[in-house]
Amino acid sequence: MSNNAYEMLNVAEPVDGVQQIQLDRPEALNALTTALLGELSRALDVAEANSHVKVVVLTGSIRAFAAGADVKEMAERDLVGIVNDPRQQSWQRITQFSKPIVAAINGYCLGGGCELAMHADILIAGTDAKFGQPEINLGIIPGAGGTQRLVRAVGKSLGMQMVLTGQPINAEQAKSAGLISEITQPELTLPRAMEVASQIAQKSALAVRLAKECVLKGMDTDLATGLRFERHAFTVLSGTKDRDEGIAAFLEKRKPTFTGQ
Ligand code: CO8
Repeated sequence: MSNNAYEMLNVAEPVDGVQQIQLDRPEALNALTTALLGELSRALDVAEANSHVKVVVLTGSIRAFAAGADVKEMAERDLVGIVNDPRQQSWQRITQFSKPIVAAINGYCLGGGCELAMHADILIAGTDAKFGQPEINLGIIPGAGGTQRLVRAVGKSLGMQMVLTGQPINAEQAKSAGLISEITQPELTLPRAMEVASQIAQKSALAVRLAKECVLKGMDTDLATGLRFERHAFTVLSGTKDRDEGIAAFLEKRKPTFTGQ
């Protein structure tokens, strides 16, 4: 069942802790206008506050996850317009989302679309997916993390090649470089992402939240700081009921029931 509070998104009701959000601007291959990113940011605000949402699955269509920032909109923005770009707030919102985001990607995943996908925590793509940063072809460069997150994900040489040539890579290359974790047949990408999300949704929400935070922190800092952060998070979790329940369930040979307490 989808919620029609959005014009360019299909936001499903959460099912067993998993909420599906689909970019739905087919006439422009889901190109990311300010309005579309604003809707996504609003949907994530709602998902953040909804305790029934444990994991978000973000997807597009079979033809395109998203073909980039909307070039027609970009054409109308001058330097001052870009300095005051309201999309910065939307990107911040996506970056700060505390629950896991699993991206199910098919077709074009380019420019701002690839940058959006890289905001997800787990990326699963169809055999037909194409990942690229074609901004150089427009005389610009990536502006939402493409020169930073891509290189952290795929390494300097491939990242540099993609950013400097604008040439996309296919799903196989993306998988071997570490940009995505799994490849499926295109029609199975969303079901597989839902399956992975469901597995996560059954865990302790607190442990999931802190695990995500630790992994992201580690990508952003030196090892010693990351390890200290992990130790603190690990210690915090020792005071939770979910930890008692998880250990008791193991010892009693039953499935745990986590409550997020
Ligand atoms: N912006 C606006 N409209 C687009 C975009 C886009 N990025 N991509 C596709 N469309 C539109 C096309 O204009 C076309 O509309 P219309 O029929 O009205 O002309 C429709 O979608 C279908 O596209 P095509 O007919 O071109 O479909 P093809 O299958 O022939 O080609 C491609 C598909 C290869 C994906 C092609 O559309 C393409 O090259 N698109 C542009 C890709 C691109 O350059 N992306 C990068 C944009 S710049 C960017 O992302 C900067 C990020 C900065 C920060 C992030 C802020 C959000």
